[in-house]
Amino acid sequence: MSGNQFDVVIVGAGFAGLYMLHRVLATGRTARVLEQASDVGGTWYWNRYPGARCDAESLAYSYSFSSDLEQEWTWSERYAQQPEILAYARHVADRFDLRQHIDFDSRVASADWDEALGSWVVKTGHNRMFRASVCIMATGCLSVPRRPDIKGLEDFSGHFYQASQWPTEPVNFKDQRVGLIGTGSSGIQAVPVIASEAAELTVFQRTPNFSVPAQNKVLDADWVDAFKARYSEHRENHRQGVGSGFGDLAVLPQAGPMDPVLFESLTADQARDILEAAWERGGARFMGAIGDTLMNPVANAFAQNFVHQKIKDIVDDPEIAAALCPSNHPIGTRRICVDSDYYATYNLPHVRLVNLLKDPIIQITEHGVELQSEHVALDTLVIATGFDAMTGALLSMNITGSKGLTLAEAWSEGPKTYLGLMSCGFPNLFMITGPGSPSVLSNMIVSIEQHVDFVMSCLEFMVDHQHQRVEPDPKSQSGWMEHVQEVANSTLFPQGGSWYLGANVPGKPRVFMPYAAGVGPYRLACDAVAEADFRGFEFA
Ligand code: N01
Repeated sequence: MSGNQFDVVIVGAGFAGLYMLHRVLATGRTARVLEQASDVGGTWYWNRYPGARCDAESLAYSYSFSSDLEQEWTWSERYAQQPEILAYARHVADRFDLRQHIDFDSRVASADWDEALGSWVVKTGHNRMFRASVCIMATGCLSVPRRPDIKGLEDFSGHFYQASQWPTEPVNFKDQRVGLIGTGSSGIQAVPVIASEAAELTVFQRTPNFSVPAQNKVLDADWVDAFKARYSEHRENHRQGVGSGFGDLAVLPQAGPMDPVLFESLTADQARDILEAAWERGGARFMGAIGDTLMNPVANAFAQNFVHQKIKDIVDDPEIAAALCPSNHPIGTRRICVDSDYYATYNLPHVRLVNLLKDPIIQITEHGVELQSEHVALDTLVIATGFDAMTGALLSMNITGSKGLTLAEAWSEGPKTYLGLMSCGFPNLFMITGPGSPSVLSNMIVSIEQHVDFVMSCLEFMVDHQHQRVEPDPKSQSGWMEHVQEVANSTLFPQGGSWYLGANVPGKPRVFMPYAAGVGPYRLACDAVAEADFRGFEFA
């Protein structure tokens, strides 16, 4: 048993788990990481579907904690593809000698707080047991895939793939009649790539999503050198910006810094010019080009119309273009997608869009998809139907805190946290990018580093003051959750009906989970808490 006793157990070896491990080991503590996959990388290990690419720019979506690492690693494209990001995660694990502290193929089945010993007992599926006074959930926000409740899904006898559980071996679409269900970020990235190989591609779309072009490019070496020469300045901007940590300084060589203005100060022509420039610049920062797009319904409607017009300009068939234009949510209130040639793919003769709102799926059959109007024969079926986001992984682990309280009970009406970092009744259990923090609304690596740094400061504070136990006080937690909802309600986000709200999972409480005020204000709030001796946390 003593071999399985550590100061800290970390669940997950994605970007959060790796950096957490690195920081914990650097203080001389012992730590073990439990990871269900066979390698590091988290979301970038699982999501190997064709076209998988980051929607944050490479030089911003990378660790800032080591200037040597940031100088020595070379990103090839403006938006890195999944294999390159996975290679980066592997490089980090090797460079900082982390692998020896990680148990792979080790899915956590339960975590129980032992009040008497003041430690967590974490068990894996293979019934291995680990004990640590501190347990850190670095389990990712989009790590529990969702299978749609479509009749007959198990009956399909052709090749079947789920985007977020893609096999490690190559998948061949040549000569295949491929069907794809799901048009969120994953489906939208996969469609052009599958279409480039398949004999036929049929996309089954229930709800269209807004997508903006990535304008992806191979990075220019001189520009990268110039960027790296000012890396610390860029990083500071990512950390402090009121935006989402993607950076307000231009990451693309030819684009100038964005200087957001409010919609009401613009004429329609000026607003259109700004959106046009943002479209040409590419990427998710389209949403920040006019500063109040996510708060002002008029500004939002203007941006919606702009993108609708773009879709109509790109897609030849007016009926298909109309079906691709989202109309049931304000733009950006569901995660804006970032694509390469998505809309233009529907001009290809072998690509077909089925509008499920007009012609719903009755069932999946052995040989294809039966719609209300016809049977579509398929050799391969791909589903890209999303995740049980933000709480899915945490609630799947049977976490039991003090006095026998389970996390499922504590969160039965939706997640409850203080700062997205801890939850009352679960002592010494930290979450990295948990619900109630900017997490999925931000550049995840910026938010991961900030959370890990906060946790480390908290652990050092505990050592300095000889505390053994920490958890939020209930009043601070409820105050923070009210604040998270208040901020969300000052935006258009709650109108999105998205996975941010749990709306994609039947029966899941509808609570807006991420903190929408931006990484800069959130960091200030956390810093103020830390400076005030971790106000709002109770120590014992
Ligand atoms: O999942 P989604 P995703 N019948 O939930 C459809 C991140 N990400 O994996 O809206 C038919 O967005 C569903 O339709 P509807 C990113 O944060 C990042 O694509 O429920 N369709 C929807 O179209 C993203 O937001 C990157 O009507 C069904 C789709 O499945 C998040 O992951 C890349 C259905 C699910 O879309 C999730 O994206 C990829 C059914 N029964 C992902 N059930 C980058 O970094 C569901 N759908 C670029």
